[in-house]
Amino acid sequence: MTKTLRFLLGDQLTRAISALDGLAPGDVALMAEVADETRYVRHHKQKIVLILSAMRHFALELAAEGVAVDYVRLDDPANTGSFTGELARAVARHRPSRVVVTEPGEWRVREMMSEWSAALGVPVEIRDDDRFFCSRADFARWAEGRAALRMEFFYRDMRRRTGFLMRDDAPVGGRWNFDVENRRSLPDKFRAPTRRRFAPDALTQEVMALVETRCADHFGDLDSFGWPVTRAQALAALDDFLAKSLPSFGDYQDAMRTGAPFLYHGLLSTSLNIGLLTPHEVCVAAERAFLAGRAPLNAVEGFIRQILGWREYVRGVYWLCMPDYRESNALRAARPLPWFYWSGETRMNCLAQTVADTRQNAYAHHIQRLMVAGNFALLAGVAPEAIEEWFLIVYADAFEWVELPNVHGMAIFADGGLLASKPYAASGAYIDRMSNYCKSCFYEAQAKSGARACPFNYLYWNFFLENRERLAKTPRLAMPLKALDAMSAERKAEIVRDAASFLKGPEMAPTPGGSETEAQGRLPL
Ligand code: FAD
Ligand code: DLZ
Ligand code: SF4
Repeated sequence: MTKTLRFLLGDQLTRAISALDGLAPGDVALMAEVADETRYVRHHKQKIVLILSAMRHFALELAAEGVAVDYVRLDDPANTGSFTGELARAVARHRPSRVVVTEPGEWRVREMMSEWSAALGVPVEIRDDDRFFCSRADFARWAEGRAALRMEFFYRDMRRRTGFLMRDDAPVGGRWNFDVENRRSLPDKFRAPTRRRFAPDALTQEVMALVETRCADHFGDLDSFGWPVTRAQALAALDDFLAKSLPSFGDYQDAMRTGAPFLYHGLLSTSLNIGLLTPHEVCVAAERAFLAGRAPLNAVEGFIRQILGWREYVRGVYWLCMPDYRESNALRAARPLPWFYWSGETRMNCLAQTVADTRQNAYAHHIQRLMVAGNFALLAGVAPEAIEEWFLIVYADAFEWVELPNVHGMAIFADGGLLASKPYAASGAYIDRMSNYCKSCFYEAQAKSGARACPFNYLYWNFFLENRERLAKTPRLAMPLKALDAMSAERKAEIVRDAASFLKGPEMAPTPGGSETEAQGRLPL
């Protein structure tokens, strides 16, 4: 009789996953491709290929190591299409004395798991996911009794706890945060480093064919698929990043450039999120690059802050505040998602470029996500659930534990300031400074009103006008609110007029034909 059935999910692809701790002869590792997971939102095609291909590669690696793997393919005629159904079938096949799983990355799957033991009549042990620096319990302890949760203080604690970039009890370089040195715009003549991408092997190609058949109507291109699908590839991608991009990561972290979707970013989130790399090894490698003089402090601190700080912090907030977290809508945003988020057909060049990059790569870097796609949704008052679903669909690294706090809290301030101290609202001037998008835009970044004015400009002030009272107590907004109060009544009326006309106009049409009746955010190209 099999002793233990160990069920591994598609984002738990590491030999070090807690579900495999204590693996013994006779145990079976179960992995299942299930239709429910491919369609609980209509993921970008590259995301599905990434997960299924990485699952198949990992199953082969486990088997090569001598682990008994029971692998259920999506096209298996007996496949029930759900985690619960496949676990039930596997329990019937193997008759284990217990099932062991690692907690999942999404609340909805955690809810499923809590019913498995009773439903299947077998003990189910749900283990912590110890791939993170900070456990859920430690985060809850850190958060307890604090008037406000702030990433910066969490991050300092994490630096102290882990010792990254610390000398004795002080931060290396004398400061915790080199963010102000991470905002340079790119020189006009500049060539982005070529990045290590991975041509699909036969196994990945097989999955691509499956996805093209089964998910033909999902958003996104597949031709440009180049994500690491094995640990060896992920390590090669990490080495490539450390050598070619990390040194300039800090300087140009916030920059955007047409035709250069990756710039100096890590391209590591898919590998980190599905288990091909650990956050620990990535931070160690970055710190070593600094210590060896191969990368400057503003780059390495900025990079480590994203992983040791933001990544851990958003996960902590997610598990601390779910399931209520996603229900808040502090700014009462209710507009449908404009169709151009799918089609890219908008005269706003920054958004057209961001959607094009997203369609092609299932990737956009942080500033495109936050200050273009997120900022527009914030300023235009797009309903939280519509923009959240879009973010969960379109990025290959999107799992709810990391996507939801970034969108709901950081980008659209729907949590009213629980995660971030102020909304990341910005006018066209910011995008103009950080990118070359405005140079080829129909709209004029410097124009404040009229038909050619950049919509971000009047939407920015309209956002503060509409939310004046709701944001009155947000300390870091004192400057824009003061400027708003000093504005003449005529100027305010002009802003409201321009914004109303834009928000009712063709750019904001929620469907290709502009019809209000079709479901929003559920109609991928
Ligand atoms: P780099 O810029 O090289 O950063 C290095 C690493 O830091 C990333 O790989 C990632 O693991 C981590 N990181 C950086 N910023 C964050 C952050 N804010 N939260 C968590 N981790 C971070 N990241 C996801 O992994 N999945 C998502 O679904 C996701 N959705 C986002 C939605 C919005 C609105 C915003 C503003 C950010 C989102 N992020 C998400 C965070 C960040 O944009 C991506 O992690 C990053 O763009 C991934 O690319 P990279 O590996 O090149 O990152
Ligand atoms: C995202 C995804 C997809 C598309 N398909 C599968 C799958 O077929 N089997 C699987 O085990 N996992 C898949 N995943 C990842 C899960 O959605 C993910 O593990 C949960 O959302 C929990 O984070
Ligand atoms: Fe975007 Fe405005 Fe610049 Fe056009 S002018 S690219 S809409 S910021």
